[in-house]
Amino acid sequence: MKMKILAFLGLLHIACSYAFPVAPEKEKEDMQFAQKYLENFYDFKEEKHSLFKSKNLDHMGDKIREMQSFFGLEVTGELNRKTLDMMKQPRCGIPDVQSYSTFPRNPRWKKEHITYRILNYTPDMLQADVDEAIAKAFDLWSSVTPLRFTRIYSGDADIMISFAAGYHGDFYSFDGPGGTLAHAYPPSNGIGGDAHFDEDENWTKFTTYNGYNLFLVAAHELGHSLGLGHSNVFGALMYPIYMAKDTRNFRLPQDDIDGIQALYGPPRESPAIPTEVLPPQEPTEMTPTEVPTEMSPRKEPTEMTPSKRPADCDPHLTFDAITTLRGEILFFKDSYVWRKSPYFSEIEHDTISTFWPSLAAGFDAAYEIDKKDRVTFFKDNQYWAVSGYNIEAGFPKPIQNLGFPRSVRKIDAAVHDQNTKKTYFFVGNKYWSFDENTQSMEKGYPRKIAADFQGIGHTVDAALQKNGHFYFFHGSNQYELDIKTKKLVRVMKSNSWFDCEKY
Ligand code: TQI
Ligand code: CA
Ligand code: ZN
Ligand code: ZN
Repeated sequence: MKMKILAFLGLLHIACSYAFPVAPEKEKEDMQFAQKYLENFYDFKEEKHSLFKSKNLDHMGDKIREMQSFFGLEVTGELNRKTLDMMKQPRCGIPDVQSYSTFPRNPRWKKEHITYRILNYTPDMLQADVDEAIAKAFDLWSSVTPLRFTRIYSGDADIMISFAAGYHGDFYSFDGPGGTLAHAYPPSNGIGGDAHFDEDENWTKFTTYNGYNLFLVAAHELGHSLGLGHSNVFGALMYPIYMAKDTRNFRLPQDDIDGIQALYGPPRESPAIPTEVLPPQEPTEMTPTEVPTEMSPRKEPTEMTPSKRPADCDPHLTFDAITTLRGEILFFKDSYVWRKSPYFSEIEHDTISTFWPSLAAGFDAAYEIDKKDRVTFFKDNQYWAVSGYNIEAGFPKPIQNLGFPRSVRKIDAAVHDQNTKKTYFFVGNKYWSFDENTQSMEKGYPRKIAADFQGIGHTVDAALQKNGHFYFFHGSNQYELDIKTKKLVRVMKSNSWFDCEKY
């Protein structure tokens, strides 16, 4: 059983190496670490009983070569520093395949009628909602293939679906909240096709900021269950980053259609019709009571027209600046503030002048240092420090006081890192690091944002730190990064904090 699982993740080249969080110090440990890594990701098998130890080393050298060539390292077959460093990188979210991919040797179901069984339920959701999320996820794939899925309630199904935390009987234990959300095995007998969901995650019917949408994750996992690997097409369901979407009118992206049809072909009813002109797929209505979201104009309000407050749930909503303030989150745009309090489920609407009548609207950036109960606002080349409603004496000050050169006229976004006590200021595609302890700009800056923050290859409208994550806002998208590793965890709509799917 172990061998099969290893073969499953084996050649795939995308996997989360969460299993090896500690960096071994000594050479022998490095060797063991590398061996373990190659076993997991490169189908390497140690020949334990080999009389020829050197044969094993040769084999390991081959695997190291394979790995080095994949990652574009110098191919030496030796376990050097660069190779080890690469092995220790968390690998989730590295898109390293051309558009969609299938597993090595293209495992696929050799029949069109496939059964599934839901073995248990998460307490996070109503059972009927779990059933529906799973059924809708299967519908996505059956609507573009000749595959038919039937649910059974006892005995062995091809695809066994279960929720479990931590160790759950296979080689891939779950890891508590965050990290790995779920996994699924490619088509094969036995455990093949099975999908496991980490019970330590908060599973949701709706797309919210505080959980993972079961339908979206199940749709991704079932892609694996049917034989798809990951895709490097941003926005594809099989792209290895969780992208929260409005699931009310979710459609399978074209890249995923191409991938699954490469394995199973198009639906039998319409064999001659190329995929591009397939009849429109049934939208997956997760909330049948909902009306479709209206199209809203994308254009920015000009300075001439005093703008109306945009609708909370406008999918194109963007922000000027975002900060925490005494446990709440404040979202700024023009003269408006949205307040998200942990105590009230409803979003509160205000204007900046309600809180700070003397401050001009249209902030560029804002950040909080909660230890000092201080929020700093930026507009053009000035900044103000406030404590609650009080504007501190001596403000505004010019941003050059913080150490910016004259060439910086304004900043795009600011965020404070509680752990390092550094504040990051974002200007164009670069960022600066301000040491709050010494009250000075750090040496070696500005640096490219993309060099240090995974996936942020563009300007930043607003930034927020909350619950161990950075949130970067760019247009109507929000990029969530782990605060320590600065790795991209998921992508959501900028207004995902407003729980729009619920209404
Ligand atoms: N789980 C990984 C995944 O399903 C498990 C995995 C790692 C894997 N490497 C693999 C599966 C290679 C097949 C092939 O991708 S996960 C996402 C997404 C995860 C991730 O918990 O990281 C989703 C589960 F796409 F959002 F990143 C579901 Cl949707
Ligand atoms: Ca987890
Ligand atoms: Zn499992
Ligand atoms: Zn995946």
